[in-house]
Amino acid sequence: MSIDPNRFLADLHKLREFGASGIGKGVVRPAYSPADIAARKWLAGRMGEAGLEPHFDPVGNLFGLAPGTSLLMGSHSDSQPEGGWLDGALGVIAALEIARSSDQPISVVSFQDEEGRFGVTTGSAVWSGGLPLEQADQLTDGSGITFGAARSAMAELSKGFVEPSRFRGFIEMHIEQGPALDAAGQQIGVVSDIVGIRDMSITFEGQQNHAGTTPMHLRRDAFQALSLFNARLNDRFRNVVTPQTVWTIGRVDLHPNASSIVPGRVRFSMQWRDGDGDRLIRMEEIIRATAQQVADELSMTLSYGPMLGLEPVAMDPILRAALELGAEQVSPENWRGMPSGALHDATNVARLMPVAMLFVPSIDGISHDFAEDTTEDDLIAGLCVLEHAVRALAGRSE
Ligand code: HGY
Ligand code: MN
Ligand code: MN
Repeated sequence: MSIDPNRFLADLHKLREFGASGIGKGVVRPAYSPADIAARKWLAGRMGEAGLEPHFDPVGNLFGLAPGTSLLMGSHSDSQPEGGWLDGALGVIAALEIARSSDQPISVVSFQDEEGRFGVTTGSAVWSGGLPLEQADQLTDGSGITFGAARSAMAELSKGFVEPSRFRGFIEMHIEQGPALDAAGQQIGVVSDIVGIRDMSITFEGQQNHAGTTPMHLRRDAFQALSLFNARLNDRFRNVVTPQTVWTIGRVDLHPNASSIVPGRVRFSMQWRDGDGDRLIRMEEIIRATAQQVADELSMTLSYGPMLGLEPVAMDPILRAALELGAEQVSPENWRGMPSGALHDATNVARLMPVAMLFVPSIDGISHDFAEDTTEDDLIAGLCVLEHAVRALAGRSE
C-alpha cells in the first residue's frame, strides 16, 4: 500500500478544527484544554481505525501502538496560546498516514504539553524519565493551575506508561518554524542536531508607590530593574554568543500593572538556547550575576523560579541517512542538512532510543503565530520522504 495524500491533508484539516482560532488557520489548543482533549480523543479513534491500539498514559501522551516491536513516529497535538495549525500536528498526522499505509510496524504518538504550558516539552520529558512525575505535578501554568490538577481531567483515559523498549527508534516530521528553507527555496530539511535550552522565571521586588508623589531618586521601581537588567544582559552577552544563540524575555507580569502606580514587583520569563551546552552554562552565570548586581544597585529583592533545561542533542546517523536518501529521491538537490533552533520531543526521546527529524518549510519563516503555514506540495513532499525512509530502513533491517 502507499500513502494517500488526500486522506493525509483531510485529517490535517480536521485536526485544525479542534480549537480553531477563527483567524487564518490558527489554533488555540493548549495542553488539557477541552479542545486538546477532544482532539486527542478524535486522534485515538483514527488510530483505532488504522489498526493501532490507542493508549493514553498518565500525563495524556497518546500512543497508537502497533503489535510487537515497531518504529515510533509522531510529535505533539497541543499548541501555543496562539498556535499554528501545523506545529506538532503535522508530525502526528504524517505518522498516522505512514502507519496506515506502510507494510512495516509503525506506532504513532502525540506527546502532551510539548508547548510547555506547564514546563518544557513536559509530556515527553516525563515519559522519557527526564522529569519525575512528582516534580512535574508541581509545575504551574501562567494562572497558577498545577500540571497535576490539569492532567487529572484525562485520568480516566490512562492505561499507564508505555514501555519504551517496544520501539526501535523515533522519527519526527515538523515544520521548520524558521526562515532557512523558505528563504533558500528548498523543500526539505534533514535535521543534524537540536539546540539545548534553559527556561526559568526571575522576580524583582521593590516598593509599590504613588506615581505622582514619589520622587524618582526614592523609587524602587521593578520595571526600571527589568529594563536595566535587559540592557546590561544584551551588552554582556555580546562576547559570549554567536549569531545562532537566542535569548527571550517572552512573558512579563508587572504588578500591579497600573499607570498611576510605581510597579513594586515584576516576574518575567528568561529563556535561552544554543547548540553548545557550555555556552548555556556561561549564559546562566551572566544572567544570575547581572540580576544580582541590578538588585543590589536598585535595592530590590531578587528571587528565581525553578529552572528547566534540555541539553543539545545530535540526531542518529542511521535514521538520518534514511531521511537523506528519501529527501534526495523526493526532492533531488532541493534539500539540506540543518540544525533545529526549535525544541522538540525528539530531544527527550533521544534518551531512550535513536531519533531523527525532518523539516518542511514554514512560509516566511513564521511559527507560533496564527499565520503559520506551509504549501500542500511541501507537506506532501515531506510525507513522501518519510515513506521512502521507512522503506529504506525496512530494507536495511531485513
Ligand atoms: O519552543 C519551541 O521550540 C517549541 O516549539 N515548543
Ligand atoms: Mn512543535
Ligand atoms: Mn511549538
